[in-house]
Amino acid sequence: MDISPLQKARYSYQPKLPAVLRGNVDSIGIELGKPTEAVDDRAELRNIFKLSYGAPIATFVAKPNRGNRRPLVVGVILSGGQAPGGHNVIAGLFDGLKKGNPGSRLVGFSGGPSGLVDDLNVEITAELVEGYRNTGGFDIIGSGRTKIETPEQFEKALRTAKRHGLDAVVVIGGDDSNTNAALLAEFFKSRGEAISVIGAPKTIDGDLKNEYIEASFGFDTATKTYAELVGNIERDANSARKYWHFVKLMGRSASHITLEVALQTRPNVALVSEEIEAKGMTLTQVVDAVCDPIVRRADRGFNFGVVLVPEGLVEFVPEFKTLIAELNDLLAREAAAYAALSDDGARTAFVSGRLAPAARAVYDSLPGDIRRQLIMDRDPHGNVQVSRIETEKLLISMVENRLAAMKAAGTYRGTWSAQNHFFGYEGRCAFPSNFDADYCYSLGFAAFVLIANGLSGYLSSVRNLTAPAAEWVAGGIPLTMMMNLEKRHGEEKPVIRKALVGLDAAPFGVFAAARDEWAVETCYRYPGAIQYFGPDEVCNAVTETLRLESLKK
Ligand code: FBP
Repeated sequence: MDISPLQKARYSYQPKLPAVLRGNVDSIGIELGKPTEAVDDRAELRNIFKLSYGAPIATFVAKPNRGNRRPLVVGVILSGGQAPGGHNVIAGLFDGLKKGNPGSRLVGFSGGPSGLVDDLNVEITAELVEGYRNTGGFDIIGSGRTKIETPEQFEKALRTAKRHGLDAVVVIGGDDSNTNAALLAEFFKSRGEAISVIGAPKTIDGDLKNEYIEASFGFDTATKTYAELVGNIERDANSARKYWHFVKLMGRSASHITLEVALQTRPNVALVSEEIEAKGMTLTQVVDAVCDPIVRRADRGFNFGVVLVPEGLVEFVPEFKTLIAELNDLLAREAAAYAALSDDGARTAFVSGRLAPAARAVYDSLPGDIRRQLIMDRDPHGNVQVSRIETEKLLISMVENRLAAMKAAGTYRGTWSAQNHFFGYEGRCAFPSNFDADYCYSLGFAAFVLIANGLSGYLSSVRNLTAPAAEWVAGGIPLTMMMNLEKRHGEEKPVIRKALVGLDAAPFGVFAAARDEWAVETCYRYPGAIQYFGPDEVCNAVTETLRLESLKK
């Protein structure tokens, strides 16, 4: 195969591990803390997870432990959207297993959780892993968004696990996939099967984090990739001086990606969905907030700028939030009748005719494309596919109308021309930064230790991430500890609570203190491309989000 020089060079990068995971596996011991509680809805969750609820936090410490030597057969799944570093979780898990016992085996299940259900497997060998070390993508075994949900799917997953003699299944996924991992762990326990289920915190969105999970992997690389692109656009805007660029950024519901990219690049406007919701801002008020700097910059002769838009924005604007909640219930309730409709016109009319008056008024006022995008299939976990809603184009057209009205009234004297962009897929499979390469390898290795010690229903965890890797703290966090109940497909379900942007947290505070200046001045910052080789401050810097969040500790 013809591989690029960078790919070749990255094969030989040796990811860094926390000190406790280096050296001999006989000296990696486990310390268990006190029983834990879920973040909310404790009684209900205790009832759903009768056998797994309340497990203690596990921390790895240096002490003798022969348990890491037993031969193991482990299955692994990549689940949900791609995130840079997934291959290194597999490499860390593989190397840990082989270090524990050369006879241990790793079986990959292809195409996500459905691979476990349908037993689509591939043996992960040393040769296979070699070709994927420190590279982006999930193509080693592929990924998918199937949710293991029905009793038949759980039974089939168990049959697959027993057919392969699995000691454990590792689920590399986000909040929804790890919720599924917790249910699978409980199911295996209820059958008296000693098959561990261990998760690894994956998602570029950065919303799978809490006191014990400081970051989800992939966020570092993806935000650095988007920051490079946004910085390049800012420089183009500042050179040509004729366009306002509206950039939608991935991140699903949470605005962590937008906020991190804003901290890195200092655009004129960065919308933060969580703030818009907290202030109860209507779409009209959001448009006002975007027009204000456009008008003020025009008065100073700057008819250009950059606006960052989080992809989940519409879910947070009150009138849209109500509309989406009604749409979700309606589409779940009337699924059969809706499925029988043959074209978009019939679907939008069907939906509009069944909404309550206020939601219908909002729905009917939207451009046809947006109306159609709002009723596209939910993903298997019940989420609206916000990446497919062209919010940046909706905003451009609303801003354009407002500026035209202001021009007619003599309150806007500038010239206006807009460009739209959506950055998402560009960042999900980039070569992992050194941080993500190290972090992911450590998460995979930690998953091995959790399995070797018979723990189940845990998320592999590596903490103290702003310190050098040697000082990272590794262990496992019980999945039930992160859960609460939320409405999905019209029903209350146990889910891992998403971490949205905290308006009282340091990253937002730093942004909020600086943004008025960024709005009217041209303060752009150009981060450039991710570097893999070179000085420490260029190659190993953590995200601003992680750095600022760590200051509170
Ligand atoms: P995960 O939560 O599975 O990690 O998804 C990340 C993500 O990239 C979101 O930011 C985005 O909304 C979604 O996946 C897009 O999904 P798809 O790949 O199915 O288009």
